[in-house]
Amino acid sequence: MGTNFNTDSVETETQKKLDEIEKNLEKNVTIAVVGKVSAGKSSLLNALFHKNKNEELLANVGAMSGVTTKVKRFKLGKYVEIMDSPGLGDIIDENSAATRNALLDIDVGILVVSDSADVAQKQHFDLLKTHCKKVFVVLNKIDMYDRQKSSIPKVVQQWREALNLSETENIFQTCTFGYDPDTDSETNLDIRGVDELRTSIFAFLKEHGKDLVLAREMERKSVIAKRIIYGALAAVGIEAFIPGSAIYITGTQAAAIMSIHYTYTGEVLSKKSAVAIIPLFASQSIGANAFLFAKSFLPPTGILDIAAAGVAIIVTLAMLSAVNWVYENGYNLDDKTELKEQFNRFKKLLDEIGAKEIARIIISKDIKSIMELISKFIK
Ligand SMILES: Nc1nc2c(ncn2[C@@H]2O[C@H](COP(=O)(O)OP(=O)(O)O)[C@@H](O)[C@H]2O)c(=O)[nH]1
Ligand SMILES: [Mg+2]
Repeated sequence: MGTNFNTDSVETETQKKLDEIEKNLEKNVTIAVVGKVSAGKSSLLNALFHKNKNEELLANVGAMSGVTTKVKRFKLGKYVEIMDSPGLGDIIDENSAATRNALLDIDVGILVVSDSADVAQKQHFDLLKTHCKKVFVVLNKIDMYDRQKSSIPKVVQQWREALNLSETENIFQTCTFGYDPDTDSETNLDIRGVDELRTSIFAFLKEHGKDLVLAREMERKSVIAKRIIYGALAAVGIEAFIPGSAIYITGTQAAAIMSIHYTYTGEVLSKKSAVAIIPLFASQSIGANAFLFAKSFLPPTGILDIAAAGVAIIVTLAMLSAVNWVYENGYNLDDKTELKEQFNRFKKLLDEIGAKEIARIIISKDIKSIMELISKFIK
């Protein structure tokens, strides 16, 4: 087993990774959407969360008690809270001093404006900046300028001045037409700029380890699972070449299992359970010791060439795809027969492609071909 593999160091490294994931999954995400009545706040929220007017709108997703007229508060899942109001001042006013502090530690503020610049919005913007970790400014209804596109830069510039934006502060331009529940059913959706806004919100939340919590409420589970697997494969692709890589790979696999479990169930899997799944995928019997698993497919020297790295990647992809498969098909991590069967099936397909080729795809960092590979196993 050499000096590169030692159960204690694997355990420490794995715990470190799992502690971090666990901490992130138990975080709350709060979003405050502020803007004049009819600026398009509700429409933007629905578009951001991929709800269309025929689905139950956010407004119906568990409105919280104590709600008064101006401020709408929604809770999505256990950890995401959204407030929608003409101004943050209303949110402050409507809450007792006791709840105010917690409420006003907001992650993401979104100021929604439309039409020509209005200096009255500056106070709302400033208050958002005081209470939110990050504020996004959105100029909605840009379709209003479709017949006169050249006026958009002027309108944007006027808003920049009205809000006194700095060089680094952006104005996102969106259209969310047709996302309002009152729109006629034959109206076509016209949606623009919302993906860019959503991507920027995720990028910001990722810095705080909160992106998965929001993604769970916002995106298709399989899309999130693919992203988790992408991250895990990229990590293994790097870790495989570090001498003694086994100590890192087990942690990466267990962390991805925790994240996938959270995506489908909304619950935080215990670190112990995440690690306990791993020995199931070993080809030979290794008992209940997850930490011997990496060793079972890594060369005894602990130093990997490209083919050995490919094997580590194959095992990781087959394992995580099997975990995704059980959730997609109504099973769970207790269904060991299904997990094992799917793992073997996926692994066989990957072995046919070949370890070197698989390693080459992952190490290339070419997002498109990596996603193509993952999409063979996840729809
Ligand atoms: N032209 C246009 N109208 C929009 C757009 N987004 C929303 N609307 C309309 O603007 C009105 C107000 O939208 P709503 O989302 O209820 O605004 P809120 O009061 O800020 O929540 C509704 O009639 C929407 O159909 C857009 O991008 N373009
Ligand atoms: Mg509204």
